[in-house]
Amino acid sequence: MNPDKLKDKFIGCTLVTHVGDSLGMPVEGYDCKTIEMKYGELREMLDVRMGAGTYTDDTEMMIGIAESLVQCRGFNGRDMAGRFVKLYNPERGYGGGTVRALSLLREGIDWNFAGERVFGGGSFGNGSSMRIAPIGAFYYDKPDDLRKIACESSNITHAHPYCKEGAALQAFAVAKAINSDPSEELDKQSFVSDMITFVSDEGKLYKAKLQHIKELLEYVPDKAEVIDRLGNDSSAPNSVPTAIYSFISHSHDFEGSVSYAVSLGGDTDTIGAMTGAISGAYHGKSGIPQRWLNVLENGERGRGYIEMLAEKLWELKSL
Ligand code: F2R
Ligand code: MG
Ligand code: MG
Repeated sequence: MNPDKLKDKFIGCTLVTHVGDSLGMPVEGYDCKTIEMKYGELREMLDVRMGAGTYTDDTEMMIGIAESLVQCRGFNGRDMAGRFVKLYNPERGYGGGTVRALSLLREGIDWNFAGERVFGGGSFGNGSSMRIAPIGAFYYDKPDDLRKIACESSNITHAHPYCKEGAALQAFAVAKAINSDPSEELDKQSFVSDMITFVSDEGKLYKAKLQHIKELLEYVPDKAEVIDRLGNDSSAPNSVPTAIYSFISHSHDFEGSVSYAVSLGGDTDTIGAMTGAISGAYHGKSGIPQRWLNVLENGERGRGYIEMLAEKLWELKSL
């Protein structure tokens, strides 16, 4: 692939995680109808809750992954766990299971054992899928490594098999989007078929949801049906497939894909962030509307910092 295009896609998938997170943050927990009634189609970042363009735990943890991959030139579980702990800011709105895992890590529990002590056997929340974009990018050309590293990174906080599979699937969607050319029409059915093939035997739940996606792509379903069949809550199985569908059903329309994901309600920042990661990987940074970029927070670890990390990841990949 043209190196400039690849760089644009690396930046796109990380930066648009932030975009989707910030677009969905103001309405996280609202249902689909309430969002429609209050805001219509949400295409602007509202200045409520944490403030327009502010990111939440989704992006903060993604930054931890990107920092660690760059610093260690690949995956290092101990380093990554340390960065999650160091970056943790409770004001960003973390899930209870992740807060528990981070506190176990802070107490000195080994990075590979904290996750399984949460909820007695591991969380099935979407916390390890929402942050995975840098792994999808860094291993975009190595699906076996991508699966292994996505699972190991999940295990730091989310040891449940649903989460490992969800994180691997979301990373694979990012990788497939990087490998796809947005100037050609996306073969939607074969995109999903490849994902079904990628899912391991332990991921039957995801295979079934991906099959739903294949059916939903044959017509224009109403949002209630999409939510009913794919889900919109904060568990990995009820949000990763929803993000994949939001991207594929709007693959030609970057802005529409993220806005649609948020419009489904429920875990809007996270489904927005995961859809954004895939759409950003497909269209690249150059596809992001300038008015969205302008409003993203840009402090010490904001938009500019995320972009710099993505560039460093790309440079490492290009060595
Ligand atoms: N935490 C939030 N949003 C609420 C706060 C928003 C804000 N402060 C406000 O008020 O405006 N969002 C973030 O959390 C989600 C990711 O969660 P994560 O990191 O996976 O956490 P957790 O707690 O591990 O899992 C989420 C919930 O799933 C249920 N659950 C998971 N595993 C379970 C198990 N084994 N048994 C029973 N229940 C399980 C629990 O209800 C967990 O709390 C994202 O939305 C992110 O944006
Ligand atoms: Mg969040
Ligand atoms: Mg969320």
